[in-house]
Amino acid sequence: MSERAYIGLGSNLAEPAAQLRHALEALQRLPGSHLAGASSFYVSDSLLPGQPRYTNAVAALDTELAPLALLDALQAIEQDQGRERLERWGPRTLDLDILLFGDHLIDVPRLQVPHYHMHARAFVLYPLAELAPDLHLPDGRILSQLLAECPFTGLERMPVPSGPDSL
Ligand code: ROI
Repeated sequence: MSERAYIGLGSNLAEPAAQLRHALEALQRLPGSHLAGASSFYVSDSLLPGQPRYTNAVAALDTELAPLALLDALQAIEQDQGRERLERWGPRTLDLDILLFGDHLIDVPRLQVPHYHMHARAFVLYPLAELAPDLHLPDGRILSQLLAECPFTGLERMPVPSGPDSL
């Protein structure tokens, strides 16, 4: 059975927007999966001081993969794009997070879904709302309510890419 997963993308090294575009291409190639949509790109300051600014986006992926198989596939894409896990919250070429996986509530050591920090992060909620404005989270929270409590302040929405290379 196919499930709709939402994936958070983030990068703050080595041409972040290009990293996100490459990652979206890699998501398009995942087995048993269909990239159903991608949000605009948003730029914002790092939540931790002293790091370059991040570019973030959210993708909608319909997938036959099981959650941990999807996590393995996302980590392989991160590795392909040169991510080194030097420090836990350090700068990174690419971060791919499973935000939501259908209506599943998942809490195992490798994976927590809904993603722990998504409820209060503007750089997750606003791109997610582009794809699914009426979304209800499996823990009962409503996206529009979370947005109302999470100011857009500090987010910069990048112009939508157009032309033959865009999705
Ligand atoms: N800050 C922003 N703006 N975007 C991120 O993706 C992001 N990721 C992180 C920390 C360092 C918490 N800050 C971030 O891991």
